[in-house]
Amino acid sequence: MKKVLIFGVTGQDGIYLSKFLLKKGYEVHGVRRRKSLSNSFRVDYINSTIFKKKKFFLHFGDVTNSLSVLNLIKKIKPKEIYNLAAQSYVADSFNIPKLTTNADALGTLRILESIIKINKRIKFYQAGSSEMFGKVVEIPQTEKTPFYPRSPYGVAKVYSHWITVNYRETYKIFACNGILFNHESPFRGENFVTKKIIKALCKIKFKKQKKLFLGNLYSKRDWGHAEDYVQAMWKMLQNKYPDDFVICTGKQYSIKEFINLVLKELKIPIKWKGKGIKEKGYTNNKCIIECSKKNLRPTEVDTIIGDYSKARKILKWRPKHDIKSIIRDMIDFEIKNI
Ligand code: NDP
Ligand code: GDR
Repeated sequence: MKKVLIFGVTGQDGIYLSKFLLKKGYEVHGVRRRKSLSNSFRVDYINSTIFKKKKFFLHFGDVTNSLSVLNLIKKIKPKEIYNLAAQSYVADSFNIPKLTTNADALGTLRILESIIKINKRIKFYQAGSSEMFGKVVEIPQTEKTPFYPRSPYGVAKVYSHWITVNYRETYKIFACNGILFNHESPFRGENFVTKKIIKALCKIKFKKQKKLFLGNLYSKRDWGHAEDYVQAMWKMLQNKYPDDFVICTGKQYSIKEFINLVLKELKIPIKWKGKGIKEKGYTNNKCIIECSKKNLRPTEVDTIIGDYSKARKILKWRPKHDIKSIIRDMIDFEIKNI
């Protein structure tokens, strides 16, 4: 039985990847951080579902600690390692740039160093991001598009990308970078815009919340479903040779377009009034959406849209969910919770 080790298992992608690999018959080992409280509804989900019965094991560890990383890899002896661990909230990375860099950049180096010390045959997946393209220099973005990150998070991910390429070339290890565009699901962290919008609008529909405060309504994102994207991660490590791949849908929506799609699905009528930070959304003359400067970023990624031709050709990967099915999946989850 193949053993895998997932750093960042308690995150959105960690959950989908674990489920996917367990189905494939893998023995899955996941690393979680020690917290004063059991950390989230996602850990509760992990503990209370199929993971209990199958070959799934949780270990405490932290990618900011070299020894912890080294010892875990030594003890578990995985065939594949997926590095999903990161401070992944872009907005926060402006306030905690050192912590972000330590986890998102140096964390990757710590894993790579451990691999070359312990066993160079371990395959490695690095969770790269479309945020590396930042202020995009071409449209759409491919594996060849130069990076221009716009946040400490993006900069840290660029470091991780290149150190992964460098270790691949220097030590001939099987290391891949996924350059993943935004992907969402019911397990998305609550700060991210899709989850924030859907959760709030569902609550507004059931009169459990009055208003939703957002920031920039006009940035554009290429949104996919996490369930599709974790399959691409696995496919990269099953390819004949290690390589880097853009994973996206090739379709783009603004935040406002996303909100309008959610409102339509929830059958909430909307009228937009005002411009810029003063723009507001009204339903039956009641303001339910407002913008606040608090939610704006010092530097923004205005537009992002990828081209997954390489993944389609080499990995035979394509997204199965479209924007509507992502929204429906997320709404169903919130409504069940309410
Ligand atoms: P999440 O934020 O949901 O999950 C991040 C995971 O990393 C959590 O399990 C978190 O643990 C863990 N983590 C954070 N810091 C550390 C640390 N110092 N040591 C060990 N674990 C740590 O992210 P996603 O699941 O959405 O994303 C997975 C990866 O993919 C991340 O690296 C992200 O940057 C990257 N990515 C995500 C995209 C997306 O749209 N979702 C797109 C492109 C890249 P805890 O639960 O304790 O906080
Ligand atoms: P992003 O995702 O920064 O693209 O990073 P996020 O959902 O946080 O923001 C998307 C866009 O929405 C705008 N926005 C708001 N964002 C948040 N979070 N909250 C708001 O109130 C709000 N109002 C408007 C943002 O300005 C932005 O333009 C995600 C993360 O998962 C990263 O880890 C990952 O690498 C990239 O996607 C690809």
